[in-house]
Amino acid sequence: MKDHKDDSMEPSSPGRRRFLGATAAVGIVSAAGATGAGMLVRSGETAAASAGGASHSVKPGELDEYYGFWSGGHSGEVRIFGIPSMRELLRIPVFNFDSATGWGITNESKRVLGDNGGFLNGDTHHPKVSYTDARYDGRWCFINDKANTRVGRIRLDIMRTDKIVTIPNVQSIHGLTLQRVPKTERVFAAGEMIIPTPNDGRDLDDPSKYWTLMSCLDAETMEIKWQVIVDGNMDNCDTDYAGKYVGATCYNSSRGVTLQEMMGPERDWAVIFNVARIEEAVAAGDYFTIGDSEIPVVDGRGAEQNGSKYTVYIPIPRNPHGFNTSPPDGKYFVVSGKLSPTCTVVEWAKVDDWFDGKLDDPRETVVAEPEVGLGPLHTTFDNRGNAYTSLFLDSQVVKWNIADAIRSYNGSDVNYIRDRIDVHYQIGHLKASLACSRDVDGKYLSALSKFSKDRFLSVGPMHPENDQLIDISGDRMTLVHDGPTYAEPHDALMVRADQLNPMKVYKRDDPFFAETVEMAKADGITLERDNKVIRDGNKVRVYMTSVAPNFGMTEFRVKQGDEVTIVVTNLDTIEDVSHGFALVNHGINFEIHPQQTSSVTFVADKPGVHWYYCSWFCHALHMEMSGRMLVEA
Ligand code: CUK
Ligand code: CUA
Repeated sequence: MKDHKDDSMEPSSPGRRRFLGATAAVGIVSAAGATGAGMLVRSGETAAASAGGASHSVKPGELDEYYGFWSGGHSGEVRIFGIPSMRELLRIPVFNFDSATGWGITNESKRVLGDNGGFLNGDTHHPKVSYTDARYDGRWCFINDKANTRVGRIRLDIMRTDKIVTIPNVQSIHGLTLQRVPKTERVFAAGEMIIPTPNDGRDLDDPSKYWTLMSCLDAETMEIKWQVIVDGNMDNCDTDYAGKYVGATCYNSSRGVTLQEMMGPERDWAVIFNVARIEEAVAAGDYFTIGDSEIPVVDGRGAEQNGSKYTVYIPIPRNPHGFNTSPPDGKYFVVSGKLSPTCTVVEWAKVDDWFDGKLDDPRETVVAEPEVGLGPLHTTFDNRGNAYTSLFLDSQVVKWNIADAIRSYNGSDVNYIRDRIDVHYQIGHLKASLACSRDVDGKYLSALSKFSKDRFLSVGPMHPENDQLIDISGDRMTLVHDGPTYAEPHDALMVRADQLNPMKVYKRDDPFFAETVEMAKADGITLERDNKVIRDGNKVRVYMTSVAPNFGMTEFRVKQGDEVTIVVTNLDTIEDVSHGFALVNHGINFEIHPQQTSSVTFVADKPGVHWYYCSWFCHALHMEMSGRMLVEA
C-alpha cells in the first residue's frame, strides 16, 4: 500500500539497487519475526478514527500543553507550534528576509544579521533549546544555517533572533547541539561539506586534502572557542548528559565527492570529541590556526588509528545518520544506518572506557545493533525504555525496546520490536515530547514527513510537507494529527508550556534596541516623550512615538537625497497592541511591539508626498493611523 513515489535516497545508482536487494529481505524478515502477522503494518489511522481517546484534542480557547520548536528548513526561519493542537503560533525570522516583521529592513535586525545581511536565505535544520541540568531553561533556542554556514540564537523571552555568527574554515553547518550539564555554556556546530583548508584556491583537485571541523561556541557571547579538524564529513550531532562529550555522524568516511564515492564504504563512523582534553590542549597552546582565522584548531584526525587523543571514531554501518542520546539519564546514544536496516546503540560509559585506555577496539563501545527497517534516520525516546526510529524508505515509525535490543545483541532470543505505524510519507526527523531532556514524558511524537501526496487538497505540483503527531502514551502508537507545513521542517522539539516564560511587553532597557536608544540620547531625545526631527548635515533622524491609533508625528519634511532614519517607539503598554510602520513605495515595513523601539534608515530619493501607515491592525481607527513624509525637491 505504500507508494514510494520518491526515490530521492538515490535515484539511479546500481549501488542502491544492490543494497536494497541485499537488505530489503533482512528488514522484512526482522519485522515479520517481530510482531507477528496482522500486527505489523497498520494503515494510517486518522484523527477521527482515534478520537475515542481524545486526550490530545485542544478545544478552541484552550491552551496547548507544549511549545513545539520547528525548523523552517530552507525558508530560513524557526516556527513555534502549539502541541498537541499543531496550531502554528509564530514564525521567527532568523536567516531570512521577513516582510511582516521587517526582519532584514530594520536597523536592529540588520545589526543581528551583520555582514551576512546581504544573504536573504538560510537553511535551518536543528533547533535546540538551552538547558540547565539537562532540563529546558527557557533562555535561548539555537539554530544552524546549512546554506550559509551560520549559527543563530533566538532569545526566548522576546522570541526574536539576537545573534548570528558565521563559522569560518568550514562549509555548511549541519548538525547543531548543546551542552546539557551543568548548563548550556557551549554550542557545538558540525561542519558538513569537506573543503581545502584554507579554501583559497589550493588543492582544488585533491579531495584527499579536503577536511571539515567541529566548532564550539560560547553560548553567552557566541564567540567561537575552538575547532577540531576531523576525517570525513559530519552531519548530525548530540552531547551526553555529563558535559564531557559531543559526537557526530559521518556518512562520507571515504572523503568522496560524488554520490558513488560516498556510498562506497561498508562502514562509516560516529566521531566522539573529548571536550576536556580539547580545552586542555587549547589552554596549553597545542593547536594550529587556518588562514586568516585566529580560532585554535585541534587535530582530531586519525580515523585509521581509531582517532586521536581528542577523538574516537566508532565504525557504524553504511552512511549513518541521526545521533541521539537517550533520556532521562543519557546512558546511550543511537545512530541509524540509513543505508543499513540497523540502529547502532553505544553506551556513553564505554566511551569513557575507551578514553581511559581500557578498550582495544572502538566497536567495543557498541552494546546493540537492532534491525529496525529500511532507511532508518533519526531516533527519539519515551520514559519507558523505548526508542522510536524514523524509517524513510518504509515510511514508518518503529518502536523498539532498548534493553531487549541489548539482550538480543548478547545472544538472547527476544523480540525488541514493540510496534510500527505508517506515516505519510517518507519521514525524516521525529521527536517525542521532552525526549532530549531529563523530563522526557513519553506522551507525543512529532513525525516530520517529507511528502504528503494524497493527504491534502492538491495545490499544484509541490505538496506541503506533512508534520504528523502521534500519541505514544499507550502500547500502540496512534496517529492523531496531520499538520501540513511549508518548506521544510527537518527537526522539531517540544518544551513544556511551563518551561518558557515569554515577556508580555518589552522592557525599555532591552538590549535588542539599546544602540538605537544610545543614538537618541546623543541627539538629546527622550524616546518615551519626544516627537522631533534632528538634522545633522544631510542626515535626518525622525523620532516619533506611537499610541493606538496615533503616530506622534503625522508629517515631517526632508530634502531629496537626505539619509533618513525613522525611529518609532511604541508607548502602548498592553500586550498584543503592536503597531507597524509601512512607508509606501519605499520597501519599508516593520513591527513595533508594546514598549519597543524600532528604526529604519533609507535615502529619501523621491520628491513628493509619501504616506506612511500602521500595518498592524491595532484599533478601530487603525486605517487612520498614518502620516506624510514630505520630500522637497
Ligand atoms: S537532517 Cu534533515 S532529515 Cu538536517 Cu537532521 Cu535528518
Ligand atoms: Cu497602529 Cu494599526
